[in-house]
Amino acid sequence: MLSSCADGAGGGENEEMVKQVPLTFSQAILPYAVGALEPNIDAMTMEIHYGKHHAGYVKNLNNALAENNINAASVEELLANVSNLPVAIRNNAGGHYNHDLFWNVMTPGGNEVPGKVSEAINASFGSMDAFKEEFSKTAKGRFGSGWAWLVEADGKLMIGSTPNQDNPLMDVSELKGTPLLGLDVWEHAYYLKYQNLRGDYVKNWWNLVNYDQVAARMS
Ligand code: MN3
Repeated sequence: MLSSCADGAGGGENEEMVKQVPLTFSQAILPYAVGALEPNIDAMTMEIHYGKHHAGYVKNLNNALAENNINAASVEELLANVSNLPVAIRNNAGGHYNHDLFWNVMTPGGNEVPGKVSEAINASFGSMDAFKEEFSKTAKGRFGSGWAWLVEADGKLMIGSTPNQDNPLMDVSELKGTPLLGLDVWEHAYYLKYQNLRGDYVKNWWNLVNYDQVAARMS
């Protein structure tokens, strides 16, 4: 789940002290070993992606919050107000939220699609195959770096994409809604194994999708 806890902001009895403790974020432990998603995503990619890229977003987010003296209750609050915040917070709060979600919507070998999810997908896209086809097309078609998303908005499911580390919770995003599923299509997510073949990465990624997490994120 999202590690949007303010690690340094709880537990104190003195209110004044608590207010002075800056909001800091930390990386949740990966829910599986770095090699557990092989052969679909290789261990080296996971090690660098989780250990360097995601870790970097968390570090840079904490630095940017401290430098700008910004406090917020959660990462979601930052995302919802990102148009008023420095660009470093947009990029790194997005990077932290997106990767935290990404690790959790994957599981070794994937899992069965719960009835709640298949019913909603069938209602919105006609069939599971049609959903996967549209989502894959969106992921492959995202120019440059970014993410493909399945979101829930006003009780309906929608597919879309965002550039860079933007996401559908940001006030600046064209695509808006609750993220149910996200796919990282930055080259750092696949280039070691797949090089320029983003389509092969997207195709194999379906073997890893954790549909229980999709269900848990639905209203
Ligand atoms: Mn990434």
